[in-house]
Amino acid sequence: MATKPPTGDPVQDAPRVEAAPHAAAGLPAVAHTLRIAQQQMGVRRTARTLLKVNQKDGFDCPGCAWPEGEKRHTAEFCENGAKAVAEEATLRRVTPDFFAAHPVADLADRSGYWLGQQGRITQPVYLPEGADRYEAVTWERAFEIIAGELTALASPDEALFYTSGRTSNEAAFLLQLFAREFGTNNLPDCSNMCHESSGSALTETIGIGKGSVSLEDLHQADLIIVAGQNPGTNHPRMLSALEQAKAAGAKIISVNPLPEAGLERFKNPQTARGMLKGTALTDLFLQIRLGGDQALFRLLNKLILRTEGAVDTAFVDEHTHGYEEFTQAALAADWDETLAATGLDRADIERALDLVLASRRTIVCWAMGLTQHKHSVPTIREVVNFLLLRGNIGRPGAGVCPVRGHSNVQGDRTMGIFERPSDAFLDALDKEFGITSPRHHGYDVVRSIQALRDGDAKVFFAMGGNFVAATPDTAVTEAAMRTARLTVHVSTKLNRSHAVTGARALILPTLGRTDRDIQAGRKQIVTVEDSMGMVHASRGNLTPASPHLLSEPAIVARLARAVLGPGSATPWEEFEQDYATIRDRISRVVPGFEDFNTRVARPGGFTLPHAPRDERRFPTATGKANFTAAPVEYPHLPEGRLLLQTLRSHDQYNTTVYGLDDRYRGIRNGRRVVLVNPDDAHALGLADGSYTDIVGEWKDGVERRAPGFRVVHYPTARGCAAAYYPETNVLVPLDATADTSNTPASKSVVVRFEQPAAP
Ligand SMILES: Nc1nc2c(c(=O)[nH]1)N[C@H]1C(S)=C(S)[C@@H](COP(=O)(O)OP(=O)(O)OC[C@H]3O[C@@H](n4cnc5c(=O)[nH]c(N)nc54)[C@H](O)[C@@H]3O)O[C@H]1N2
Ligand SMILES: Nc1nc2c(c(=O)[nH]1)N[C@H]1C(S)=C(S)[C@@H](COP(=O)(O)OP(=O)(O)OC[C@H]3O[C@@H](n4cnc5c(=O)[nH]c(N)nc54)[C@H](O)[C@@H]3O)O[C@H]1N2
Ligand SMILES: [Mo]
Repeated sequence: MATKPPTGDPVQDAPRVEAAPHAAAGLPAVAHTLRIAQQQMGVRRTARTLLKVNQKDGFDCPGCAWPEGEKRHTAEFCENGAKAVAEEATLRRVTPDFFAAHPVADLADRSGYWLGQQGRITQPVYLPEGADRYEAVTWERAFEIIAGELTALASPDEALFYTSGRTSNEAAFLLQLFAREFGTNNLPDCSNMCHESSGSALTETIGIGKGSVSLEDLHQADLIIVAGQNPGTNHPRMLSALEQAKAAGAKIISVNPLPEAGLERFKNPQTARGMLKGTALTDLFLQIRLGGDQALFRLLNKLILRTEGAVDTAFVDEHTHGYEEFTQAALAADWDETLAATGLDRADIERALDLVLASRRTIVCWAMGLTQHKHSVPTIREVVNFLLLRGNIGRPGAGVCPVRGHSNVQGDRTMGIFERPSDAFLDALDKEFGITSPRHHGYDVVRSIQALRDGDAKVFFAMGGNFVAATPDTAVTEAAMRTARLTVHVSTKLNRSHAVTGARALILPTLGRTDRDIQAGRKQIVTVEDSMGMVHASRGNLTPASPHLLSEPAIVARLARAVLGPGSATPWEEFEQDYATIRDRISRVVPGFEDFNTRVARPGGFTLPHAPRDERRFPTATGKANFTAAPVEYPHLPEGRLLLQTLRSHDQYNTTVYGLDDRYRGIRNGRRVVLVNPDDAHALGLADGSYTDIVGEWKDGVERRAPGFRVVHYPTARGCAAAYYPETNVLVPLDATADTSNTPASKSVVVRFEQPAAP
């Protein structure tokens, strides 16, 4: 039977390497999609489900946060969106019998791939203190257990409420309300590991931590720079937007240590031409060294400043602050040293400059390649400097485009999932609900782990995600998690975090995006916000995996009632029964959501206001867009070491592994591979096909080792290596984080290679 999970584990990881394809999508993508979907869902459910993805009357794809265009194809899905849907809509089930057969110690020995392949969890389960396996528990008892532990804490700040970015606006709003009513701002979220650096840099420089472009802007741009992003795998629908921009005459510069197939050529499966020939996307490929982007943009800025008439002085005079200081820093940049940091030739920079100067409308898109370094915040500020110089913010076809990850990560933050909320947000919340929110800041992800480790946090509650696998320093993090009194996971599927528990643990199974959600006899919708600030409704249409599942809003509402009791004046029961009542409250607390229920009922939803984009108004401390003049930083490598980035393969969604292939990089049947430039490999004595341990080096002197990786000679930039996350999170030190944003520097790990010890 196709829908049966695999039996053997560890699943054989035996990587094979073939030539990389230099083009993304096309027929192989369609075939691969259907195969994976049918294995999980069977033929009928596959057809029924995939036709509803991202339609105006359908559900929001649980894959990435890329927006949907006005004109939607019947199949507005991409290969990886379809895999995300199949993963959730699978017919495989994890029942209480499964937990009876598999003690926690057994689950802890399994790969993440195996755990995920077991299917949807069907009932709440509980691991009592001292027990060796989870057992079925009623919802009432589960909430009693959590309430017991939470109310026994010495301070509400000993509790941690983590959110992964799939959570709907409604559930996120309730969760942060509950946490604040309970008394803590400990609301770490996946964003702390993701675009926090973008938020930090943008809030300071343009006054709002979100991107300033729409899809329409992309279509109108003259130049699009895609830096530190692999859209072919992680945002495949973005390739259609890039294709459309090119058709209208745009140029594209890709900045990446790796030649990513999706950026080379896109074979649009929705057009005949696309299937045959495809469109070459990249006009100029800048093969940058890891962490060299701040240097690159600094050099471009220096050259722009030196070019007669290149600066938009009218814009600079009227709308910006800090130009003089920035100009001095940029002109003083030492050419040779800054160029060396990029790993590029002068001719590369000059070619880029020609494209920059020829463009009247420029957009810079970026993702994790820019956000996960020690100096990510100054890097993104330098991108802003670059755009400000030529007036490229706040007019059509131009702007900043941080491309978000999880499908509602941006919305969760808008709803108040943030450990450092603004006073204005808390004031509005307090006024609406008659509560007194705590004003001192809470823990982000890294500080949450430190708090657990140091005994300062005792209850860990996760609204989705896979905390111990997604976070850095696996050994430290897992040990920290095991010190908790109680760990609770609201989840759809099994993962590593269910096997690394506190003294007691609960798994609370929930509805996913694709599932029908009926409360008090009425079908509910939820809402999400995409990467470009569009808010729209999502309606699941599938029969839930089991009658015992509760929705995320219902879980938070019942938890709040159990914990806060009759002392809470918040109408939790009403919220659970009718999500429109939650949206009414959101409309009174969160700016931009006025008349929420009416506007979200319109097909396609509505766009949130964005002052820099809409009116060239910059709500910063200076009231202007801020130029910043940070010194250029870049990673320094000791002799015989490489800089490792930890990234995604084509067959995974963060910690969820769909399969063992990375088709666009020519890797098959295995994930324990390390991509090394052939020249570096020769210098280090690493033969292609040989096996090596990767050993992390960090100032604390602790040995962090990831054993048994197959060396693949690959055309990455010199001095750089790449391997997949989450397997390599063992190598990322907990305190190796970005300045200001505290995001783990997971694209910047100094490593050496050691032959595996003899068995
Ligand atoms: N199918 C699928 N879709 C996803 C996800 C998934 O796992 N699978 N994850 C979602 C999430 S949460 C996120 S945040 C996004 C992630 O989307 P991406 O950011 O595209 O994900 P990564 O695989 O981390 O890729 C980082 C890219 O940046 C490049 N890079 C690394 N370091 C540098 C650098 O220093 N400079 C430059 N210029 N480039 C660099 C890498 O070579 C790679 O191309 O995707 C979202 N969408
Ligand atoms: N080394 C390294 N580490 C990284 C990164 C990196 O590039 N390198 N990237 C970082 C980034 S960008 C991110 S965003 C984080 C991701 O961190 P997380 O968001 O914590 O991780 P995911 O793997 O996306 O979480 C997957 C789990 O979410 C649950 N789930 C899925 N759908 C739903 C749902 O609808 N509701 C609920 N309640 N649960 C659901 C399932 O149980 C599934 O196992 O990882 C970060 N970690
Ligand atoms: Mo992310």
